[in-house]
Amino acid sequence: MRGSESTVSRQFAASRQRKTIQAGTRKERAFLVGLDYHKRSKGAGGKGKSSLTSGAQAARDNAAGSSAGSISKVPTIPEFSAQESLDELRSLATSAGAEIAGEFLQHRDRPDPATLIGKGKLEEISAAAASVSADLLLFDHDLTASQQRNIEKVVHTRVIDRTQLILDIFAKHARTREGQLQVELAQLDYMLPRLGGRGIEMSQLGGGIGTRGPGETQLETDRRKIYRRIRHVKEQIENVRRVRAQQRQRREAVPVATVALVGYTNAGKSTLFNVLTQAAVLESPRMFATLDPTIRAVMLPSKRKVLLSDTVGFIRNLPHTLVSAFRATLEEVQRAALVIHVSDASSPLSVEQDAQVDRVLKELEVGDKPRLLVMNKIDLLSPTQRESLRDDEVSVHISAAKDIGISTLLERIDEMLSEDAVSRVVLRMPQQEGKLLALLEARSRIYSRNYKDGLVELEVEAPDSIIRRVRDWVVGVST
Ligand SMILES: Nc1nc2c(ncn2[C@@H]2O[C@H](COP(=O)(O)OP(=O)(O)OP(=O)(O)O)[C@@H](O)[C@H]2O)c(=O)[nH]1
Ligand SMILES: [Mg+2]
Repeated sequence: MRGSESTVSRQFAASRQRKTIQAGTRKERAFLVGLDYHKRSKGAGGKGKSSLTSGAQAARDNAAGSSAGSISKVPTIPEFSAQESLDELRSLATSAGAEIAGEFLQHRDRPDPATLIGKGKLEEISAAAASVSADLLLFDHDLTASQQRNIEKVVHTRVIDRTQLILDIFAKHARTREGQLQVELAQLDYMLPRLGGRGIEMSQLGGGIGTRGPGETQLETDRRKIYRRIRHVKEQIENVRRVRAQQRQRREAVPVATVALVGYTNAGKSTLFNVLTQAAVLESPRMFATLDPTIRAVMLPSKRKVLLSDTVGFIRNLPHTLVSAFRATLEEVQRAALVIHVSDASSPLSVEQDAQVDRVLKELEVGDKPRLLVMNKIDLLSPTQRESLRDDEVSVHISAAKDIGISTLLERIDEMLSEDAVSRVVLRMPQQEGKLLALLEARSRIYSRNYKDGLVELEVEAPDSIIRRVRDWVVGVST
């Protein structure tokens, strides 16, 4: 059992290596292919090329709306245009270690079900890619297994889609055991439906049956091996997670508030984390530098200690497999007393990026948590742009790299957390209130606990935001 698993994992490693964009001796040359099929209105704002100041303003409005709940109109989520999306793919490809050989943006009314962009266009692109010696075609879309097969038949080069590219970058950057396991799980998930065609590296490596490619039997064996590996990886993730939960419990035995840094990839979260904690955590110009949760203590100006957690960067259309795989990183966000949304004020896409972050935070059901918007990289703005920036209740402008605005930020964190002071109360509640009891277990310090007649009496110390949620059961206040 063990032996066969490690053989499989070696095979995966080998097949992955071949598919991976290597930053080895020679950079692989990627030819980017985008598809624009959205019929967009020609009106103002349709292009989404927002100016810097209006970008920051809109993001602020957004944060104000979501934290205060004062704006009731339905928010419109700004979308990336196909060109902007392709620009992002370019930086993703560079992060993965590729060199850009060329690119092509195809306009169509709708995607072609068989080949995404149509066979004729594909032949044209194939010729263009060959003329610039491209090693692979990088699609700015997710391809179904059969689309990928069909495309490869026409172009005769490797074809990689957006999900695979992101998986690749994640694999390169995962540092801890948990991160690596999570990426492997996502890769296995991705591989499974694609096992039926395209060269089948697995079967060949495992000694396929002759030259015509794998027969059904080999395919089934491979599939079973992958399922077994998935089970094994999941078990290991559970183990690692259990240890993390124990560590968290120990941490939370003393109710210290956690502050989570979230934001789009490359916004500067790790740089800010380092400045705030004076810790040496990897910062990097490459996207997705951080994959593993990192938590450090920070002393605020009031001498109050909080735990700061750096998290994985968000990106639009994050592969589903990864969203669930990275639950562990985002658990810290769900437990945080304050969420700090770090945004790149210098990015022409900051509005779109902020909207994506907003969306993910809502999905994580943390949209209602106290939130502070930190507009970072203001050192890259022109003096005129900088003059027009104003901090307010929900936003602060800083440069993590140039150490601008950091003390203001620390003060704001202090203020926002003191709004959630800790009190000690006595509660008497029915034992069936499982959810609330679990909340107390997780977020408060429990001094005593007595069970009687289906009721449980607890003396707890918890942040006021938590106590408000169990206020119906408060029977006394301790000092
Ligand atoms: N000019 C400037 N560059 C910055 C600033 N803050 C961060 N950067 C740069 O932006 C890039 C990304 O920074 P990171 O801190 O790794 O970004 P991140 O948000 O942690 O990114 P992921 O972990 O990939 O999600 C690095 O090259 C940083 O040096 C800033 O205030 N000014
Ligand atoms: Mg980071």
